[in-house]
Amino acid sequence: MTIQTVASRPFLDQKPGTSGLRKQVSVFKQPHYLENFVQSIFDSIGPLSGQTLVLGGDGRYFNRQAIQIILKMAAANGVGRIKVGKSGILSTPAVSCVIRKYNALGGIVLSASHNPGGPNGDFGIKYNISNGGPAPEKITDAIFARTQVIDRYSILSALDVDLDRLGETQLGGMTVEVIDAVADYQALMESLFDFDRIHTLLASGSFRMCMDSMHAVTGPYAHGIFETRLGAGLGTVQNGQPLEDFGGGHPDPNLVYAHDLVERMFGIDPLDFGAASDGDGDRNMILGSRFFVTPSDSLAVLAANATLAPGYKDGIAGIARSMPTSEAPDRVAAKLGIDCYETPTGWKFFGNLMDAGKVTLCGEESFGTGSNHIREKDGLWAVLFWLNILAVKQQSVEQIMRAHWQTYGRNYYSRHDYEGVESDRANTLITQLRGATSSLKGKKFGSREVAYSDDFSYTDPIDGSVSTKQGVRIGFTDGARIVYRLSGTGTQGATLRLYVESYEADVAKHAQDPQDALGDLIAIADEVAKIHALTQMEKPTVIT
Ligand code: G16
Repeated sequence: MTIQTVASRPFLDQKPGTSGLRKQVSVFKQPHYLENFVQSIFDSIGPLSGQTLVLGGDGRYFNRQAIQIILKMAAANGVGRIKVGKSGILSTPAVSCVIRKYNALGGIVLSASHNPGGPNGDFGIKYNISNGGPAPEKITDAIFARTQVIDRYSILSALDVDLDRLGETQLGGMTVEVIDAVADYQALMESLFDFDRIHTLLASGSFRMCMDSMHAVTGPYAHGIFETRLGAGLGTVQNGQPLEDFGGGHPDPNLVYAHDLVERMFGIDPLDFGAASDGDGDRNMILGSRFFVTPSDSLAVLAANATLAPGYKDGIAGIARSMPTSEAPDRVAAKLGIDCYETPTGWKFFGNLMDAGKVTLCGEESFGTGSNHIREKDGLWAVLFWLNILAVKQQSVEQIMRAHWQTYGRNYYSRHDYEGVESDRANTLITQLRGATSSLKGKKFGSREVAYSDDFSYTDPIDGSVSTKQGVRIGFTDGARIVYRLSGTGTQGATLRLYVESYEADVAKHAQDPQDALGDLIAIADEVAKIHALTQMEKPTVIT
């Protein structure tokens, strides 16, 4: 086995987005494209000699080939050991768990998360640091800078490693350890939640649930945890086999893309509980019988009931949410007398707060919830947390949610996505909005008056780093908010996201359809940003 040094030239488009580098498969398959990025990671995080890394992906098309390349490059770059998931599979939360458990230097996650897969779909690569979380901007900036000047990479000439057999093999001077993808993660879940109580609920026969893994990475985890360990009947997990193209679906757990589940939960004879997760297993959607829980409300409920789960029995230190997430969790934090931090979109912004012990629970409107048990959002963790709460309270999802609103009031919330907008048009819209923010204060729209308007900027309270231009927000004197930002995870054109929120304290008004309750704000949002005129789209592609 010899180490080859291969001459290469920079690709100028390797800037990591909200969550790593995401591109179409055809882009990643260009000669040297993946290799350049991987070498740039290795050059930015060294020294690697004797270090342990973790490697795995969501099983999408190109996962196996990419893993073989990365293994050979890691061996050529002096890595001591790589723990790789069996068959190349590891969910994003499982990577985070394994990095932390074995004190690895970091890990490489291969996923484009909720984006479609297959030869015409997307692929992605992300580096996580030793705390198990996504690399902060300081590191992703360094990786990007390296991609701009790279002129060679190192790779071992060797046969492929057998990824389907557990155990250790040598690749040059590096040990490759193929690990059970589920075991470490499942052990962590058992340490946090009351598995006996959840088992009693699920095996009772009177409680019916469905977990939709959307033919993505959580299939093996969900079969093992819900069906085998927790006694839910066989068939509880649907779409449980990971497929390279996710069965042609869009593995994004929302009301539009998780339609199999939505039909079961809103049809005749709905189940008691339904949940779905995304491509790499870090997102979740929670449904009750004919009832949708918004991700923001889900975070608020978990925070309010945290002490019901053994792992959080002593209470939570604080909460963090991304700026566009509703303010429902803030109300819980206020009642508990703990801090609630508002960060830019992106899980990487929660890492410092968790490491410093400032927050225990974090969440985002984009169907992400998690805690300091790892440093990624965690789809199955959220499902287990809800099941733990249901098992203790012996109430339905809807009863729990309505009781919550009764105590805290309801934050009506919705996100409208305009996908595939021409980039120039999207940029014009945001630029014009930024220009408009300074003159909006005090302006009246119907009964609502603008209290503030800005482009959100965040100063990390731990390391002082500043992130600017994180989304235009308009806040009203009655607490309502409108937020606009461009997605940082798409690969074609631009996706405009519009987030609207209003607060309703009156219980008698808690049963409205959110689109009705938010109707005037949605109209104001269009009036201010001229969304329809500028995007030339009549309506959003996805409403959640
Ligand atoms: C990623 C990040 C999340 C973030 C989301 C937003 O999610 O990990 O923290 O909320 O992107 O995406 P966008 O910029 O498109 O609004 P994931 O699940 O794709 O890794």
